[in-house]
Amino acid sequence: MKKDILLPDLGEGIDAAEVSEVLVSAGDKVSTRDTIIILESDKATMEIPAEETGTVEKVYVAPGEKISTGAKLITISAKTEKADPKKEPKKEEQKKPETTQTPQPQKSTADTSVSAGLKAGPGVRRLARELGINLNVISGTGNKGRITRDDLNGFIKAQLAAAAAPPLSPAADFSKWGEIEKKKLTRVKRITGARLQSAWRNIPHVTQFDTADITELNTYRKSLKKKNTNPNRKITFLPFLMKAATRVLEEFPDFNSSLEPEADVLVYKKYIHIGIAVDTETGLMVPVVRDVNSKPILDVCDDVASLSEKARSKKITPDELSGGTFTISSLGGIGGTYFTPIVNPPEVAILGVSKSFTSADGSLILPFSLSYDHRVIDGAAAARFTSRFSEILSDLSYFKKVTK
Ligand code: CAO
Repeated sequence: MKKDILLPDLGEGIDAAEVSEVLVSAGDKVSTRDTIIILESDKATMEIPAEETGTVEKVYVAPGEKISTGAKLITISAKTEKADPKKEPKKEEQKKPETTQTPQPQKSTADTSVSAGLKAGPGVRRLARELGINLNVISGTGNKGRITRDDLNGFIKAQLAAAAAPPLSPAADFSKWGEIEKKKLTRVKRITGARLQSAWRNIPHVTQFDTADITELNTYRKSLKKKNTNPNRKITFLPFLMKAATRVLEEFPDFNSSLEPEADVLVYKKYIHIGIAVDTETGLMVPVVRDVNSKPILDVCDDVASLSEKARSKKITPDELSGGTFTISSLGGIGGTYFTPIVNPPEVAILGVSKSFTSADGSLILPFSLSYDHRVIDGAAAARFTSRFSEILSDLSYFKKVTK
């Protein structure tokens, strides 16, 4: 039996709208709740359901056309078997088109509205809607970027895999092979471990390595140390590196941003608060030095000394551990050349500093690494960032200006 599907009354005083997308073509199998076309008016986006189960015979509308109530949309050759009245949606539900308000710029995390122009079949759209999946974040591999059922399934599988706990290795009885001792991880280590695990799993990390010639900077730092009369003040490299980083962050604000949970909006922070990784007896802590860009180096030295002391003596407050926009992890006082730090979410980049060494020509060279979230930062930008950081570290005039 053939059935013409007409545009129902759209309600809300809308009697005409533009076809933004036609989701079916002749030969497609549809069922009652499958969306066949999407309409857009200046008030809303509306999905028009098939109303019948069967095969599409003919489509009468095309994207861009303006159509009014009663317009013929498609002809369906309907299935002849008697419908089970329990399974059939109520008449009212069938007639009423599904209406979604035009997406607002501020999306909620459960926003499943799709952009005009997005291509996906009715079944895929329905499943995505039911599961609360935003199709805009899936890249389609079908014809002209159409999102196929496989694309959607692949996306769901990837999300499930990401959410699943990491596989645990079977508990081994190590005492079979010799004496052992068990120690519970400290609370700090457990919290840090979970955060690092999540960052490692969820952020596509890339690490860029570089060096800087800090010969002059070291001479200058030593001269400041010599002049220093405050016994509590430690003039180490870290405060200089923090100041240099703020200069680069001002020039490359992407590195001082955060990605919103939906991964489609970047939040730029107009302040620069630098987190510093501190090695404590109970584990790694990252206190935050506020407004490093507007502080003289000597004040930054005092902040680093007082915050790292507070972290080590367990006197640090939650507030002093939060709000960072960029982190520096310095192992330079200990040793090693290069390491790959893990980004500290919700930040998008972290600098890892290693121990300086003297090169063949007598220059003092600082090796450093920049790990970054590749969803936000491209490799070229990262290379520009590290080059600029290196350049600033060898520009003494900058440090002279920001010492006091
Ligand atoms: N190259 C050579 N020497 C360096 C250096 C570098 N890159 N960085 C620091 N030093 C020197 C310092 O200048 C200091 O020497 P002087 O007394 O002659 O000035 C000495 O090493 C010790 O410095 P420090 O470690 O006490 O001070 P800092 O400001 O460099 O660092 C802090 C402070 C808190 C970052 C550091 O003590 C610390 O805890 N580092 C470990 C961080 C960490 O664990 N990161 C790993 C995280 S990822 O798992």
